[in-house]
Amino acid sequence: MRTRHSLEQYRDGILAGDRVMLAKAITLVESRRADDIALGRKLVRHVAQATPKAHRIGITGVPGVGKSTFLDVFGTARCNEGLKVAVLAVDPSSEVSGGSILGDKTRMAQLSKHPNAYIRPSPSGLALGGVGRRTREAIVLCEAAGFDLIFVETVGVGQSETTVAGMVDVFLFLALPGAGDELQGIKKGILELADLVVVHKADGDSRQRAEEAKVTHENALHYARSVGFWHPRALLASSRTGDGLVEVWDALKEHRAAQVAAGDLIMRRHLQEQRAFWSFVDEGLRARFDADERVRTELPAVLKAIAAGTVDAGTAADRLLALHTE
Ligand SMILES: Nc1nc2c(ncn2[C@@H]2O[C@H](COP(=O)(O)OP(=O)(O)O)[C@@H](O)[C@H]2O)c(=O)[nH]1
Ligand SMILES: [Mg+2]
Repeated sequence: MRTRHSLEQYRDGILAGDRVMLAKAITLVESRRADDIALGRKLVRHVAQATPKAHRIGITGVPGVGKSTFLDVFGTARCNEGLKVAVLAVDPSSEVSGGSILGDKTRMAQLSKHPNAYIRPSPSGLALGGVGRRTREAIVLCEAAGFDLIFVETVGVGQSETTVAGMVDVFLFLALPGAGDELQGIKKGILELADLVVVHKADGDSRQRAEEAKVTHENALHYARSVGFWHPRALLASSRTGDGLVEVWDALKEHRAAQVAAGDLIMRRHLQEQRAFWSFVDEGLRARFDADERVRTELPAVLKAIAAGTVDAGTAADRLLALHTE
Protein backbone atom coordinates (compact mmCIF):
# COMPACT_ATOMS: atom_id res chain seq x y z
CA MET A 1 0.00 0.00 0.00
CA ARG A 2 1.33 3.39 -0.85
CA THR A 3 0.76 6.37 1.36
CA ARG A 4 -1.77 8.91 0.26
CA HIS A 5 -1.23 12.57 0.80
CA SER A 6 -3.50 15.56 0.93
CA LEU A 7 -3.92 17.88 -2.01
CA GLU A 8 -1.88 20.52 -0.17
CA GLN A 9 0.96 18.10 0.53
CA TYR A 10 1.19 17.10 -3.11
CA ARG A 11 0.90 20.68 -4.29
CA ASP A 12 3.44 22.16 -1.88
CA GLY A 13 5.87 19.32 -2.56
CA ILE A 14 5.65 19.78 -6.30
CA LEU A 15 5.92 23.55 -6.21
CA ALA A 16 8.99 23.17 -3.99
CA GLY A 17 10.50 20.88 -6.64
CA ASP A 18 10.44 17.84 -4.34
CA ARG A 19 11.35 14.89 -6.58
CA VAL A 20 9.79 12.26 -4.33
CA MET A 21 6.51 14.12 -4.13
CA LEU A 22 6.53 14.62 -7.89
CA ALA A 23 6.97 10.88 -8.40
CA LYS A 24 4.10 10.16 -6.01
CA ALA A 25 1.89 12.69 -7.76
CA ILE A 26 2.59 11.09 -11.14
CA THR A 27 1.69 7.73 -9.63
CA LEU A 28 -1.54 9.34 -8.50
CA VAL A 29 -2.49 10.53 -11.99
CA GLU A 30 -1.56 7.12 -13.41
CA SER A 31 -3.89 5.36 -11.00
CA ARG A 32 -7.19 3.93 -12.15
CA ARG A 33 -8.93 4.31 -8.82
CA ALA A 34 -11.79 6.77 -9.01
CA ASP A 35 -10.71 8.68 -5.88
CA ASP A 36 -7.11 8.92 -7.12
CA ILE A 37 -8.32 10.19 -10.47
CA ALA A 38 -10.43 12.84 -8.79
CA LEU A 39 -7.58 13.97 -6.53
CA GLY A 40 -5.15 13.90 -9.45
CA ARG A 41 -7.45 16.14 -11.48
CA LYS A 42 -7.70 18.58 -8.61
CA LEU A 43 -3.96 18.61 -8.19
CA VAL A 44 -3.38 19.27 -11.88
CA ARG A 45 -5.83 22.16 -11.69
CA HIS A 46 -4.04 23.60 -8.66
CA VAL A 47 -0.53 23.50 -10.07
CA ALA A 48 -1.15 24.19 -13.78
CA GLN A 49 0.68 27.32 -14.88
CA ALA A 50 -1.05 30.08 -16.76
CA THR A 51 1.95 30.77 -18.97
CA PRO A 52 4.22 28.17 -20.54
CA LYS A 53 7.48 27.80 -18.66
CA ALA A 54 8.93 24.48 -19.72
CA HIS A 55 10.11 23.47 -23.16
CA ARG A 56 8.08 20.34 -23.97
CA ILE A 57 9.97 18.21 -26.45
CA GLY A 58 8.66 15.02 -28.05
CA ILE A 59 11.17 12.47 -29.30
CA THR A 60 10.49 9.41 -31.38
CA GLY A 61 12.25 6.82 -33.53
CA VAL A 62 12.38 3.08 -33.95
CA PRO A 63 13.69 0.98 -31.05
CA GLY A 64 17.48 0.94 -31.26
CA VAL A 65 17.85 4.30 -33.00
CA GLY A 66 19.42 5.59 -29.81
CA LYS A 67 16.73 7.69 -28.14
CA SER A 68 17.76 6.74 -24.62
CA THR A 69 21.44 7.24 -25.36
CA PHE A 70 20.71 10.61 -26.98
CA LEU A 71 18.66 11.72 -23.99
CA ASP A 72 21.38 10.54 -21.63
CA VAL A 73 24.11 12.57 -23.33
CA PHE A 74 22.01 15.53 -24.46
CA GLY A 75 20.08 15.75 -21.20
CA THR A 76 23.21 15.57 -19.09
CA ALA A 77 24.77 18.40 -21.10
CA ARG A 78 21.72 20.59 -20.39
CA CYS A 79 21.79 19.62 -16.70
CA ASN A 80 25.43 20.63 -16.54
CA GLU A 81 24.41 24.02 -17.91
CA GLY A 82 22.10 24.35 -14.92
CA LEU A 83 18.82 23.41 -16.57
CA LYS A 84 16.43 20.92 -15.01
CA VAL A 85 15.54 18.03 -17.28
CA ALA A 86 12.66 15.57 -17.03
CA VAL A 87 12.24 12.51 -19.26
CA LEU A 88 8.85 10.84 -19.50
CA ALA A 89 8.68 7.62 -21.46
CA VAL A 90 5.59 6.62 -23.38
CA ASP A 91 6.18 3.11 -24.52
CA PRO A 92 3.12 0.93 -24.91
CA SER A 93 5.35 -1.91 -26.07
CA SER A 94 6.97 -2.13 -22.67
CA GLU A 95 3.81 -3.88 -21.51
CA VAL A 96 4.81 -6.78 -23.69
CA SER A 97 8.42 -6.88 -22.58
CA GLY A 98 7.34 -6.55 -18.98
CA GLY A 99 8.42 -2.97 -18.48
CA SER A 100 11.39 -0.96 -19.62
CA ILE A 101 12.15 0.51 -16.20
CA LEU A 102 15.47 -1.19 -15.75
CA GLY A 103 16.41 -0.71 -19.40
CA ASP A 104 15.68 3.01 -19.38
CA LYS A 105 17.52 3.66 -16.14
CA THR A 106 20.59 1.77 -17.22
CA ARG A 107 20.57 3.34 -20.68
CA MET A 108 20.34 6.78 -19.11
CA ALA A 109 22.96 6.03 -16.51
CA GLN A 110 24.55 9.49 -16.35
CA LEU A 111 21.31 11.40 -16.52
CA SER A 112 19.52 9.30 -13.93
CA LYS A 113 22.23 10.15 -11.41
CA HIS A 114 22.21 13.88 -12.12
CA PRO A 115 20.64 16.00 -9.39
CA ASN A 116 18.94 18.19 -12.04
CA ALA A 117 17.28 15.28 -13.78
CA TYR A 118 14.14 13.26 -13.29
CA ILE A 119 13.39 10.14 -15.34
CA ARG A 120 9.97 8.56 -15.35
CA PRO A 121 9.69 5.21 -17.14
CA SER A 122 6.56 4.13 -18.95
CA PRO A 123 3.52 3.44 -16.87
CA SER A 124 2.97 -0.28 -17.15
CA GLY A 125 -0.25 -2.00 -17.99
CA LEU A 126 -1.91 0.95 -19.65
CA ALA A 127 -3.73 1.19 -22.92
CA LEU A 128 -2.41 3.87 -25.23
CA GLY A 129 -5.40 6.12 -24.61
CA GLY A 130 -4.62 5.99 -20.91
CA VAL A 131 -1.00 6.75 -21.60
CA GLY A 132 -2.10 9.89 -23.42
CA ARG A 133 -4.14 11.31 -20.60
CA ARG A 134 -1.71 10.36 -17.89
CA THR A 135 1.31 11.63 -19.76
CA ARG A 136 -0.40 14.94 -20.38
CA GLU A 137 -0.99 15.32 -16.67
CA ALA A 138 2.53 14.17 -15.80
CA ILE A 139 3.88 16.90 -18.09
CA VAL A 140 1.87 19.54 -16.25
CA LEU A 141 3.18 18.25 -12.93
CA CYS A 142 6.80 18.32 -14.14
CA GLU A 143 6.33 21.82 -15.47
CA ALA A 144 4.97 22.94 -12.11
CA ALA A 145 7.94 21.30 -10.38
CA GLY A 146 10.21 23.67 -12.27
CA PHE A 147 11.65 21.49 -15.00
CA ASP A 148 12.98 23.54 -17.90
CA LEU A 149 13.06 20.75 -20.47
CA ILE A 150 10.50 17.98 -20.49
CA PHE A 151 11.24 15.21 -22.96
CA VAL A 152 8.48 12.81 -23.88
CA GLU A 153 9.98 9.72 -25.45
CA THR A 154 7.94 7.33 -27.55
CA VAL A 155 8.58 4.43 -29.89
CA GLY A 156 6.84 4.07 -33.19
CA VAL A 157 3.95 1.98 -32.05
CA GLY A 158 0.42 2.60 -33.23
CA GLN A 159 -0.81 6.08 -32.55
CA SER A 160 1.79 6.97 -29.97
CA GLU A 161 3.62 9.56 -32.09
CA THR A 162 0.44 11.40 -32.90
CA THR A 163 -0.58 11.29 -29.27
CA VAL A 164 2.76 12.66 -28.13
CA ALA A 165 2.93 15.28 -30.88
CA GLY A 166 -0.37 16.55 -29.50
CA MET A 167 1.13 17.36 -26.14
CA VAL A 168 4.53 18.88 -26.86
CA ASP A 169 5.85 22.19 -28.21
CA VAL A 170 8.29 20.63 -30.66
CA PHE A 171 8.72 17.16 -32.10
CA LEU A 172 12.02 15.46 -32.83
CA PHE A 173 12.40 12.40 -35.03
CA LEU A 174 15.57 10.33 -34.68
CA ALA A 175 16.34 8.38 -37.84
CA LEU A 176 18.85 5.64 -38.58
CA PRO A 177 21.62 6.25 -41.11
CA GLY A 178 20.57 3.37 -43.35
CA ALA A 179 18.28 3.58 -46.32
CA GLY A 180 14.69 2.53 -45.77
CA ASP A 181 14.26 4.07 -42.38
CA GLU A 182 13.65 7.48 -43.85
CA LEU A 183 11.00 5.92 -46.06
CA GLN A 184 9.49 4.37 -42.99
CA GLY A 185 9.23 7.82 -41.48
CA ILE A 186 7.47 9.10 -44.56
CA LYS A 187 5.19 6.11 -44.80
CA LYS A 188 4.14 6.32 -41.23
CA GLY A 189 3.48 10.01 -41.47
CA ILE A 190 6.12 10.83 -38.90
CA LEU A 191 7.65 13.43 -41.15
CA GLU A 192 4.31 15.17 -41.03
CA LEU A 193 4.75 15.60 -37.31
CA ALA A 194 8.48 16.24 -37.09
CA ASP A 195 9.91 19.73 -36.62
CA LEU A 196 13.42 18.33 -36.60
CA VAL A 197 14.78 15.14 -38.12
CA VAL A 198 18.05 14.04 -36.57
CA VAL A 199 19.92 11.35 -38.48
CA HIS A 200 21.50 9.66 -35.51
CA LYS A 201 24.58 7.44 -35.11
CA ALA A 202 26.38 9.57 -37.69
CA ASP A 203 29.75 8.18 -36.69
CA GLY A 204 32.39 5.67 -37.78
CA ASP A 205 31.40 3.56 -40.74
CA SER A 206 27.90 5.01 -40.72
CA ARG A 207 28.94 8.61 -41.23
CA GLN A 208 28.72 8.46 -45.01
CA ARG A 209 25.35 6.73 -45.02
CA ALA A 210 24.10 9.21 -42.45
CA GLU A 211 25.00 12.09 -44.73
CA GLU A 212 23.11 10.45 -47.56
CA ALA A 213 20.11 9.84 -45.32
CA LYS A 214 20.19 13.49 -44.31
CA VAL A 215 19.89 14.55 -47.96
CA THR A 216 17.01 12.11 -48.48
CA HIS A 217 15.25 13.58 -45.48
CA GLU A 218 15.88 17.12 -46.61
CA ASN A 219 14.27 16.29 -49.92
CA ALA A 220 11.29 14.72 -48.22
CA LEU A 221 10.97 17.63 -45.80
CA HIS A 222 10.93 19.98 -48.72
CA TYR A 223 7.31 18.98 -49.15
CA ALA A 224 6.55 18.76 -45.45
CA ARG A 225 4.10 20.92 -43.63
CA SER A 226 5.49 24.33 -42.90
CA VAL A 227 4.10 26.56 -40.22
CA GLY A 228 4.71 30.23 -40.81
CA PHE A 229 7.59 30.56 -38.40
CA TRP A 230 9.36 27.27 -39.06
CA HIS A 231 10.15 24.81 -41.77
CA PRO A 232 11.21 21.33 -40.59
CA ARG A 233 14.88 20.57 -41.13
CA ALA A 234 17.29 17.63 -41.00
CA LEU A 235 20.48 17.41 -38.94
CA LEU A 236 23.21 14.88 -38.28
CA ALA A 237 24.28 13.78 -34.82
CA SER A 238 26.08 11.12 -32.86
CA SER A 239 25.58 10.55 -29.18
CA ARG A 240 28.68 8.38 -29.20
CA THR A 241 31.09 11.08 -30.41
CA GLY A 242 28.96 14.06 -29.47
CA ASP A 243 29.12 15.41 -33.02
CA GLY A 244 26.14 17.53 -33.98
CA LEU A 245 24.55 17.64 -30.53
CA VAL A 246 25.24 21.35 -30.12
CA GLU A 247 23.54 21.95 -33.48
CA VAL A 248 20.49 20.04 -32.29
CA TRP A 249 20.32 22.21 -29.18
CA ASP A 250 20.79 25.38 -31.27
CA ALA A 251 17.97 24.31 -33.59
CA LEU A 252 15.67 23.60 -30.64
CA LYS A 253 16.41 27.03 -29.18
CA GLU A 254 15.90 28.69 -32.54
CA HIS A 255 12.59 26.90 -32.99
CA ARG A 256 11.52 27.97 -29.53
CA ALA A 257 12.42 31.61 -30.06
CA ALA A 258 10.56 31.71 -33.39
CA GLN A 259 7.57 29.93 -31.89
CA VAL A 260 7.30 32.38 -29.02
CA ALA A 261 7.83 35.40 -31.26
CA ALA A 262 5.07 34.20 -33.61
CA GLY A 263 2.66 33.72 -30.71
CA ASP A 264 2.43 30.08 -31.69
CA LEU A 265 3.42 28.56 -28.36
CA ILE A 266 0.40 29.85 -26.46
CA MET A 267 -1.87 29.11 -29.40
CA ARG A 268 -0.55 25.58 -29.78
CA ARG A 269 -1.02 24.80 -26.11
CA HIS A 270 -4.55 26.17 -26.15
CA LEU A 271 -5.44 24.06 -29.17
CA GLN A 272 -3.91 21.02 -27.50
CA GLU A 273 -6.02 21.73 -24.45
CA GLN A 274 -9.14 21.86 -26.62
CA ARG A 275 -8.29 18.54 -28.20
CA ALA A 276 -7.64 17.07 -24.77
CA PHE A 277 -11.07 18.32 -23.73
CA TRP A 278 -12.67 16.32 -26.52
CA SER A 279 -10.75 13.19 -25.68
CA PHE A 280 -11.83 13.52 -22.05
CA VAL A 281 -15.41 13.90 -23.22
CA ASP A 282 -15.05 10.81 -25.42
CA GLU A 283 -13.55 8.82 -22.56
CA GLY A 284 -16.17 10.00 -20.11
CA LEU A 285 -19.10 9.20 -22.38
CA ARG A 286 -17.69 5.79 -23.16
CA ALA A 287 -17.16 5.05 -19.48
CA ARG A 288 -20.79 5.94 -18.75
CA PHE A 289 -21.98 3.84 -21.62
CA ASP A 290 -19.94 0.88 -20.42
CA ALA A 291 -21.24 1.27 -16.88
CA ASP A 292 -24.91 1.50 -17.91
CA GLU A 293 -26.79 -1.54 -16.57
CA ARG A 294 -29.23 -1.66 -19.49
CA VAL A 295 -26.36 -1.56 -21.94
CA ARG A 296 -24.52 -4.27 -20.07
CA THR A 297 -27.56 -6.50 -20.13
CA GLU A 298 -28.13 -6.10 -23.86
CA LEU A 299 -24.54 -6.01 -25.01
CA PRO A 300 -23.68 -9.74 -25.24
CA ALA A 301 -26.68 -10.49 -27.45
CA VAL A 302 -26.01 -7.43 -29.61
CA LEU A 303 -22.35 -8.37 -30.14
CA LYS A 304 -23.39 -11.88 -31.02
CA ALA A 305 -25.94 -10.63 -33.52
CA ILE A 306 -23.31 -8.41 -35.17
CA ALA A 307 -20.90 -11.33 -35.41
CA ALA A 308 -23.64 -13.51 -36.87
CA GLY A 309 -24.44 -10.87 -39.45
CA THR A 310 -28.06 -10.50 -38.38
CA VAL A 311 -27.66 -6.81 -37.58
CA ASP A 312 -25.29 -4.18 -38.93
CA ALA A 313 -22.93 -2.26 -36.67
CA GLY A 314 -24.59 1.12 -37.18
CA THR A 315 -28.08 -0.08 -36.37
CA ALA A 316 -26.85 -1.97 -33.32
CA ALA A 317 -24.91 1.05 -32.03
CA ASP A 318 -27.91 3.36 -32.55
CA ARG A 319 -30.12 0.95 -30.65
CA LEU A 320 -27.83 0.72 -27.61
CA LEU A 321 -27.10 4.45 -27.62
CA ALA A 322 -30.82 5.13 -27.65
CA LEU A 323 -31.24 2.72 -24.76
CA HIS A 324 -28.44 4.48 -22.87
CA THR A 325 -29.74 8.02 -23.31
CA GLU A 326 -33.39 7.07 -22.74
N1 LIG B 1 27.31 4.13 -33.18
C1 LIG B 1 26.42 4.65 -32.37
N2 LIG B 1 25.67 3.85 -31.58
C2 LIG B 1 24.77 4.40 -30.74
C3 LIG B 1 24.57 5.80 -30.68
N3 LIG B 1 23.59 6.05 -29.79
C4 LIG B 1 23.20 4.86 -29.30
N4 LIG B 1 23.89 3.85 -29.86
C5 LIG B 1 23.73 2.41 -29.58
O1 LIG B 1 22.49 1.97 -30.13
C6 LIG B 1 21.89 1.00 -29.29
C7 LIG B 1 20.45 1.38 -28.95
O2 LIG B 1 20.46 2.57 -28.20
P1 LIG B 1 19.24 3.01 -27.25
O3 LIG B 1 19.59 4.35 -26.71
O4 LIG B 1 18.89 1.96 -26.27
O5 LIG B 1 18.06 3.13 -28.33
P2 LIG B 1 16.48 3.37 -28.13
O6 LIG B 1 15.82 2.04 -28.22
O7 LIG B 1 16.08 4.24 -29.27
O8 LIG B 1 16.28 4.03 -26.80
C8 LIG B 1 22.79 0.88 -28.07
O9 LIG B 1 23.59 -0.25 -28.22
C9 LIG B 1 23.62 2.14 -28.10
O10 LIG B 1 24.88 1.98 -27.52
C10 LIG B 1 25.39 6.64 -31.53
O11 LIG B 1 25.30 7.87 -31.56
N5 LIG B 1 26.28 6.00 -32.33
MG1 LIG C 1 15.02 3.57 -25.15
